[in-house]
Amino acid sequence: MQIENYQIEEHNSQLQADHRRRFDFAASEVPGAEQIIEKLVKFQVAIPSWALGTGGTRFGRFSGGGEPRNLEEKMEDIGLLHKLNRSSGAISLHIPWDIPGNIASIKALAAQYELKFDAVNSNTFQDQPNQAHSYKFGSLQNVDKAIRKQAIEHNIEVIKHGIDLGSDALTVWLADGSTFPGQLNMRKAFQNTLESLQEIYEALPDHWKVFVEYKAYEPNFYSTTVGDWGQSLLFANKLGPKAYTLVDLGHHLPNANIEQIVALLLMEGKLGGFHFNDSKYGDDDLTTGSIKPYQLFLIFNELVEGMDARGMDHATGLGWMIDASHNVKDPLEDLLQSVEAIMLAYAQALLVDRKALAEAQAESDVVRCQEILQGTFRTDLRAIVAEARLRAGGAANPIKLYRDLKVREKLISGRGLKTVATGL
Ligand code: PSV
Ligand code: MN
Ligand code: MN
Repeated sequence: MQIENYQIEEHNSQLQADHRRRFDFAASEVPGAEQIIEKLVKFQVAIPSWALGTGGTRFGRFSGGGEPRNLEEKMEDIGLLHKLNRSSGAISLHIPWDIPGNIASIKALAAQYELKFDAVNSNTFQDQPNQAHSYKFGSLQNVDKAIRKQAIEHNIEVIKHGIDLGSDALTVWLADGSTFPGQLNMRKAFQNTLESLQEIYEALPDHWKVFVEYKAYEPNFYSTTVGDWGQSLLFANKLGPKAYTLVDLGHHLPNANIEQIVALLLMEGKLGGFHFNDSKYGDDDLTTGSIKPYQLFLIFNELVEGMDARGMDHATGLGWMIDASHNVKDPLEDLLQSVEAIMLAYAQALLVDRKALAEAQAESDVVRCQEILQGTFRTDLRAIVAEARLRAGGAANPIKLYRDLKVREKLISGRGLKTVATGL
C-alpha cells in the first residue's frame, strides 16, 4: 500500500483555503514563525518497530487487523506515516523481533520510504526458543557468568545488525532486578551489570553511542538494577563518553519532575535519547500528549533551553523516538497523533520568550514566569505545525487523509484481518 503524491496534493488543495486562513492568523500572532517552521521541518521522530501492532495488557490483546507481519511490512507502515507527516523518517529495530534478512533489500526499501535506521534495541527480557540459558533471574546482572556472557553476546550481535544497516546507537533496556527483598545483592547486581556493559561498550564502533534506559519497576517489583536516572547516569559515567542516559517518559515514579531530570542530564552532557509516550498511572505507554500535554511542553522547554545552551542541534543532538502502544486505537492513527503532539510541544518550546523568562527569573517574579510559560502553552500553534508539514510535502490533515484513503481497510485486505506483529 502506497500513498501517491497526487492524493496528498488533492487533499491539500481541498483544505487549502481553511489552512491559509488559520495559518495567516497564527503567523501574525507568533513572532519568528518562519524560524520555528524551519526547525519543525528538520525535526524527525523515530518510530519503534514494535508500535505498529496493537499492544496488549497482561489481560488480553485485541488485534486491529492488517498488522505488519515482518520487517518489510513494518517499514511499509512507517513509510505511510512519513509520507503523511514527513516527520517520521526513522525506524528503530528490536532484535531478535526484527532480524534483517537480506540487508541490501532492506536498505533499498528504507531508501524508497526515505527512512533512516535509528538506535537498535537488544532484548534480554524474554527467552528466545533454543536459547541455552534463561533470563528469568536477569541478564547482564545475573549471578551466573554464563548467562551474563550469553546476554553480552546478544548485545554485540545487535550492534553488528545495526552496523550492517547504518544505525549508530544501541539502546539497552534491562528488565533486570528483583521481585522480593533479599533476592539480590544489589551492589553485586550493579557491578555485574557494569562489567557486562563494559564488554558491550568495547564492541561499539567509534562513532556509536550506547543509551542506558532506566525504568522504576516492572517486570520486577522490588528493585530494578537500572531503576532511575541516577543509576543510569552512574553507568553512563563509568562506561565513558559513548554512553548516555535515555529518558522514557513512562519510566518514573508518579509525579517525578521529568523536566528537571532532563535539564540536569543535558547540563552534564549525558542525555542521549528520548522515548515519548504518556501515562496516568505507570508505564502506560499511551499516546504522547494525551494525558499531560503541559508536562510535555515543560519538558520540551528544558530540552530547547538546555540544547541551545550547549550549542546542540535540535534535530540531531538527541535520539528522538516514540515508545508507545496500547489496546484500543489503530496504531498508525495513534502514531500520527503522537508525532503531532511532539511537534506541537516542540513548536511551543521554540516560541518561549527566553529573554523575558530569564529577566523574570532574575527578579524572582514568579507570577510573570508562569504568565510567560502558560501564555506560550496556550497559544494555538497547530496551523504553524501544519504549515511545516505542508512545506515538507506532507498532508494538511494526516489522520483525515489516512481515513479518507481507507488505509487500514487496504492493509487488512492485503495482509488479512488476523495478523500478529512480532513484538510486545
Ligand atoms: C519496557 O518498558 C519498554 O517499554 C522499554 O521502554 C523499552 O524501550 C521498550 O519496552 C522496548 O524494549
Ligand atoms: Mn522505552
Ligand atoms: Mn516502557
